Amino acid sequence: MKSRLLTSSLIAIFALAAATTSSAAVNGPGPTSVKHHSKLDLSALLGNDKDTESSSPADATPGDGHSHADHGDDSSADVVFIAVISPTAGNEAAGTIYFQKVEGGMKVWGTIEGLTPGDHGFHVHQYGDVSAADGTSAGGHFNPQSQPHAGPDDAHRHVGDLGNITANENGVAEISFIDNELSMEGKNSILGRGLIVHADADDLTSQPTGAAGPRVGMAVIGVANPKDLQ
Ligand SMILES: [Cu+2]
Repeated sequence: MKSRLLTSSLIAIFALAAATTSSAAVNGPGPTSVKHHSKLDLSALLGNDKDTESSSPADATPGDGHSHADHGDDSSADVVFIAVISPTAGNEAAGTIYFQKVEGGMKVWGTIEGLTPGDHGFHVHQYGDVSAADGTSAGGHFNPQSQPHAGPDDAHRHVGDLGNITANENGVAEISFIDNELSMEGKNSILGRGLIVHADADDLTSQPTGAAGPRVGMAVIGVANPKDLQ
C-alpha cells in the first residue's frame, strides 16, 4: 500500500516535470531565435550560376570593355550594386552609393549629403528592410561570419563594418574606397541587405554597434540599372 502511494506520487511528479519542460520548450528561445537567420543565396537572381566565390579577381576587373549589359547577362564581373540613401524620420541624409567588384575587393563609391559635419558610422546592415521610419527595421550589422564589431581594416569584423564616412562643412561626404570583405555572392553577399548612415562616429570598438547612435539615412542594396551608369 505504501509503495503504491509512492509510485503514484512519482508519476505525478514526472507528469508535472514533463509539462514544465514542454512549456519551457515552447516559450524558450522566443524572438531571439531570429538571429539565426537563414542563409540567402540570391546568386541565381544575378544569373551568375557559373561564378563561385573563388572566381579570380582578375576576371572581375571593370572597364575591360566587355559588357554583357546589352544581352541581359548580369555576370558579376560587370554588375554594379546601388543603394539610394533616404533620410530617416527627422533627418536629411540622402545620396547614392555604388558597389562594384575590382581587383582586391569591392569598390564602394558615391556621395551622401544632408549630414552634420564630421564622422558618421557607415555599415551594411542585416536586412534590406526600410519599413521603420527610424531605420531600425534594417536590423544589426550584417555579420554572416559571427565576428565581433571592429573597423574595416581589422582582420575580425562584421562583413558590414565599413567604418566611418566624413562629411565636410557643407554636410557632404564623398566616398571612395575598396573593401576586402564585401561580396556580390555567397555567404558575404550584400545584395538585398541594408545600408545605414549613423548620426555619430563609429568608435570601431564598442560591441556590437560601435556606439554610432541613431540611423539618419537608410537604403536597400540592389542591382543597378546599367543605363543609369553611363
Ligand atoms: Cu550601422
